[in-house]
Amino acid sequence: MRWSWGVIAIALGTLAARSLESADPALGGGQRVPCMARPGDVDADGTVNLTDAVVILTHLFLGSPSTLPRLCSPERGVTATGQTKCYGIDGLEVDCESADCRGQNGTYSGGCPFEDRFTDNGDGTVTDHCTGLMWQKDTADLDEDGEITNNDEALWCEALVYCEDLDFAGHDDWRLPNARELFSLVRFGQTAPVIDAVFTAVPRGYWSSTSVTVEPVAPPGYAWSAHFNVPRMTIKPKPGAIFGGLYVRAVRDAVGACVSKNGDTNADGAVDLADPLALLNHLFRGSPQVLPELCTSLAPARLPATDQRICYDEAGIAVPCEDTCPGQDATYRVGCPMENRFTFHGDGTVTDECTGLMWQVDDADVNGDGETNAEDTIPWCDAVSFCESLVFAGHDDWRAPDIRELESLEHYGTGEIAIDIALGRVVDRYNLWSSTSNTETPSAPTPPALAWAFGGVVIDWDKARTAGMRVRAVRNAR
Ligand SMILES: [Ca+2]
Ligand SMILES: [Ca+2]
Ligand SMILES: [Ca+2]
Ligand SMILES: [Ca+2]
Repeated sequence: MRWSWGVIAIALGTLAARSLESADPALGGGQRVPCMARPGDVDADGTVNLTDAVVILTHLFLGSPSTLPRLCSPERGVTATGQTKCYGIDGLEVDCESADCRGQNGTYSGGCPFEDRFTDNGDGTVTDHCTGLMWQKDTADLDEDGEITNNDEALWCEALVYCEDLDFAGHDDWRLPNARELFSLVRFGQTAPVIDAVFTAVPRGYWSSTSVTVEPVAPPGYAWSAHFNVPRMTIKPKPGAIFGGLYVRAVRDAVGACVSKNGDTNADGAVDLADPLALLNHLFRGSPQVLPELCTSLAPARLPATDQRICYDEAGIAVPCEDTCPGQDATYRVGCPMENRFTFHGDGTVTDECTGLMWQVDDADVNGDGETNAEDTIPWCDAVSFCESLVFAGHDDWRAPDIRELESLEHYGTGEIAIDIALGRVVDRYNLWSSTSNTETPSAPTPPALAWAFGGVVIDWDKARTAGMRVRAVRNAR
């Protein structure tokens, strides 16, 4: 079989080499330098096909192309919210360019984009290339009757046990997602279900493995959950009580080995004949089903750790992890660790090395009197506009954070802002505005804007735009 692949390769070799050369800016003139952004797309033309295998062969044996496209620079480590439209003070849609409330989420649709973010692996799993996670495509069918009904709702501990015991699509390392991982699937800017269409979703509440630790809510035992009928994070009592249970979608780390140089499609560190063969077998035999991720897109795209380090039982009591519901957030502790996550620059700014975002260390001193207090609370429109025009610490490209960026600062071990935890300081609990509008509130006369309630337990998802809250500006650090 190897020989026949080689014959195909030589036959197509010249054509492939020529097509790559034509995309070379040195020859084509003025074009953007192509780079490899997706596993297997060796010639960086946006698709993974036979040409990519041939390019490796001609590179190896004909010396053409002499070099393969580089791996792309990573996207920021926070996923885009999906919101692309802008809204006025009254909550009605407006043109982003003419918006009074300049600098809102629709203007800055940054972060790792939804386009090409997910791959349906065809075996009931979906790979998220932005976060390096693999998900169950369908809502978990707990009673295995082939359909998703109320019988597939679980109490929190049951959900954890289900994922721990799950052997699915050839993997046995499934777990219940933590709150941040679950939130990464919530897609803004569309109606229910607020999740990418690649998932077959029942738009209701789903459990996370993360306990609510904020007093006085913690006992009698709440856990974070996400709702895919409205873009919302909320909390639910672990024992169920009157509401019953929630649905489950298991997750695992998709990435073991990763590709650190283009052409090394099997990620063994060398570019040789095994690489086009791996690519051909992937394309035509379905094995390997998923190619190794690119190292550049892996490391920075890891979500920040929730930093929840303690396990809790169903009553909300802290207990050793081995003595309670298995597979909790504190058991796995995935994501970029808190250690060395933040670099403080001494000028009122801090860089989050995990997400690539630079933040104001303190909430914005909106009225410029040298201190931040109740007088620095402002309505939503003023908050996004303030950040948009802010010049601070030598930078003029500040903006208000979107809700996903704001969530990236949630320290789920304490409910406080992770920057404050890194500084070892204690501050009052309060809400911060995000630049994101909630356009999905069914009954609201004017769509509200979203804030994140630090020290609280939910997205402040229906906050009127006229409410006064604080804001903390952000900018891209890389
Ligand atoms: Ca290609
Ligand atoms: Ca079922
Ligand atoms: Ca290799
Ligand atoms: Ca002030």
